[in-house]
Amino acid sequence: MVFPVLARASQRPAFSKGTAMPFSHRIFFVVTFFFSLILADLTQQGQYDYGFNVDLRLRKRDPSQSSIVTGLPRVNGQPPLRLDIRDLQKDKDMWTLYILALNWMQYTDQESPFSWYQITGIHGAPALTWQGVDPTPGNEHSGYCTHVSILFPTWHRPYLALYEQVLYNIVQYIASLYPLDLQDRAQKAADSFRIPYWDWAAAPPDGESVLPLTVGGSSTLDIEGPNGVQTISNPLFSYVFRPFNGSTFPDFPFNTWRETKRAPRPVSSPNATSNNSFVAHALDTHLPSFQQRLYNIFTNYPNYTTFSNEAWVPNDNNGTYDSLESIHDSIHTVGGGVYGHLAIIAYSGFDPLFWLHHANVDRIFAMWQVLYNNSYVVPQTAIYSSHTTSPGETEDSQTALTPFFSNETHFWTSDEVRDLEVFNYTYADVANKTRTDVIALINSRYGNFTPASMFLYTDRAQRHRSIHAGHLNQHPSQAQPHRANGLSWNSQTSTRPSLSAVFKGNKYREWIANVRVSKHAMGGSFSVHLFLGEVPADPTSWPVASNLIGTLGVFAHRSKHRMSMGRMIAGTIPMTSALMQMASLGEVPSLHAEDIVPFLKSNLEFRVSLTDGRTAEPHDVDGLCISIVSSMVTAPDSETRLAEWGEVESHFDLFV
Ligand SMILES: *[C@@H]1O[C@H](CO)[C@@H](O)[C@H](O)[C@H]1NC(C)=O
Ligand SMILES: *[C@@H]1O[C@H](CO)[C@@H](O)[C@H](O)[C@H]1NC(C)=O
Ligand SMILES: *[C@@H]1O[C@H](CO)[C@@H](O)[C@H](O)[C@H]1NC(C)=O
Ligand SMILES: *[C@@H]1O[C@H](CO)[C@@H](O)[C@H](O)[C@H]1NC(C)=O
Ligand SMILES: *[C@@H]1O[C@H](CO)[C@@H](O)[C@H](O)[C@H]1NC(C)=O
Ligand SMILES: *[C@@H]1O[C@H](CO)[C@@H](O)[C@H](O)[C@H]1NC(C)=O
Ligand SMILES: *[C@@H]1O[C@H](CO)[C@@H](O)[C@H](O)[C@H]1NC(C)=O
Ligand SMILES: *[C@@H]1O[C@H](CO)[C@@H](O)[C@H](O)[C@H]1NC(C)=O
Ligand SMILES: *[C@@H]1O[C@H](CO)[C@@H](O)[C@H](O)[C@H]1NC(C)=O
Ligand SMILES: [Cu+2]
Repeated sequence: MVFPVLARASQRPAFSKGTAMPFSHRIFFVVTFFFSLILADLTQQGQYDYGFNVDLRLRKRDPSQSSIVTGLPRVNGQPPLRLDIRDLQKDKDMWTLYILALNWMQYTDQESPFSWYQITGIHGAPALTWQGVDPTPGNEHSGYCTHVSILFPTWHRPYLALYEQVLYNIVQYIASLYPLDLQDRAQKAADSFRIPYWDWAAAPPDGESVLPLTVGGSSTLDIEGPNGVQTISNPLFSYVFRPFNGSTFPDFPFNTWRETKRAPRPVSSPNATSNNSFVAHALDTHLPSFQQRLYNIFTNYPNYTTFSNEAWVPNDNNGTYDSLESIHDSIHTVGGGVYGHLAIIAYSGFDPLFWLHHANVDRIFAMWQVLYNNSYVVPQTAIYSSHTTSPGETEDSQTALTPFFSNETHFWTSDEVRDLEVFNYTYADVANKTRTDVIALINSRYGNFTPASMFLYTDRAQRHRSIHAGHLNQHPSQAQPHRANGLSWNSQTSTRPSLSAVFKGNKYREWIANVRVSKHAMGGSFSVHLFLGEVPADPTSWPVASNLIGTLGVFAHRSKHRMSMGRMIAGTIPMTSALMQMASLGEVPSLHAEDIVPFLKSNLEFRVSLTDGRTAEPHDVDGLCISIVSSMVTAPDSETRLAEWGEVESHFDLFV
């Protein structure tokens, strides 16, 4: 069981009354009394009921929202931190406000520009025009989001700031509803409130999945707000459309589902329910792949143009196939699963997980900026439409990031959002951090699956092994998370091959599958899965297969027509951790090219699957090309240095 805590969640709400008791000393019978009143109220089921007077008070003092993205006030002159969701959860006061504000926003009338529906709808479907920011001719059917674009990281920055601002204003209002004796405490938490992020590349705490239990564990939760403990719908589990308009999602089965779903089962049924256990299992399986990709782009992508987006540049270096956007795509496709909203560009914004995911993408962007702060947006040609961009237009650091107003007449630009502190938030991983600090953090948090850390953390690795062995004896069922899947090798927990099988001096070989393909080859999102050995027969099991090396998820729009070739995107599937595992099991003598190339030629397999569960013949996938490359990498000799990549050598093509 790879999502072990989930199993318990079905019997137990994610929030036990014993642990979520902020702001209140109410005794239990008072709570019961409030519960009986709630039943008589008109509040919709699942919505937190603030009591009888709140409607009146609300009419007088609606949370004051503005369509200008201002950023939020600092606290004691400092920008508050966006926290990892697992840390935010530990701050019960702030967590309560966060959950209540999400719940409020999701129940806000969809006609409001600040409702969940409209804010998250800015991204893609229903291609709404937000606050009068009209589409340019021909782009009426596109959302505002920018993909395969130099603006991918920068456009999402003010987008997150807008979302944060909307939630913050609701949080302020909710804090004001607490009884007087609790208001100071509530207000203090409210002032420092910032949205959390979800770190899908860090090893989760022992016994937990990469997918936090709070996100996927239960569709309802108990929360103690200003009007006592109530059971509400879990706003991180799904968004329920109120009302549902089938024409937002013209295609079956999306046009039958009133709420967002992840890995819905039974597949393609109006009655499908999310299988978050499956998503958790799939994310855990992909952890080595996500973490290696992140480590690689931090170490080997100093230029913003290649780092930022997944456009494939012909004749470019074979060492820069990956990008922040391409990694981000794979979290979308694995997190959404077959038929999940998250896996489709235009539908993804509605899933609450989108916001946790994108806050993490913004954090990674911020960390990268500390490492390579001399490189930024340079003029590039737009490849795809957005609501206000046509293909062929030039995008640069002055391009308006629509529809995010910076004042009544202007929009934010990439230049203006270069420093995230302009919105008065930050992340612990960058606040007051030098480049050296950030490098040390990357090595320790994202280096688990690279041989580079075999060099760095010898003592630490031994320590972890013995700790882990102790765990094995006590909780056999919880031994999995750090090992993620059958093929993953982890520098801190796995048996190691001999140094000479991996290193030549202080250099080792990093192995990568470069993939390029036409983004709209399949008329929707699709995934390229890479395996060692026999591929399981059932395609739905591929994302959790024990011999899966990794997946390149291509996150696309749904369309009836496959678009023409030529718009190529690129990404990578790192293979080093899987090959290290093979070497430690003695399946291959070493990581050196003379051993690995024949091993891969006889064992490497790949498959292509679509988000509707079907599979595709590789020859039907426009432009698909998978080539195997490697680079001799110099392992860092101290935690404060990054691995250094050498020339990238190409070995053979798995498919052209
Ligand atoms: C953000 O912080 C700056 C610097 O302290 C301040 O001038 C600005 O007013 C803050 N923004 C908001 C919306 O409070
Ligand atoms: C449903 O959405 C479509 C397209 O976005 C819109 O034209 C239509 O008016 C909506 N229907 C209702 C009942 O809101
Ligand atoms: C969905 O559930 C309803 C009610 O339980 C049932 O009548 C219907 O046959 C189900 N549909 C499918 C496609 O399973
Ligand atoms: C949901 O996913 C779990 C974990 O992979 C799996 O064991 C279970 O069979 C799935 N349930 C359904 C209904 O598919
Ligand atoms: C990149 O890889 C291809 C094989 O996929 C090879 O033909 C080409 O020469 C390589 N380019 C460089 C610059 O190494
Ligand atoms: C880059 O970092 C240096 C050193 O910290 C700093 O002086 C400089 O202002 C930064 N440049 C940008 C564009 O942030
Ligand atoms: C990054 O690459 C782009 C496109 O090749 C180039 O124009 C730009 O000068 C490079 N930036 C730096 C800092 O090298
Ligand atoms: C809006 O912002 C732009 C760009 O920063 C500035 O040039 C302009 O004067 C501002 N307009 C108003 C009304 O503040
Ligand atoms: C950054 O430094 C300032 C000034 O020393 C300090 O007040 C603040 O708490 C620091 N922020 C973080 C996140 O450490
Ligand atoms: Cu995204």
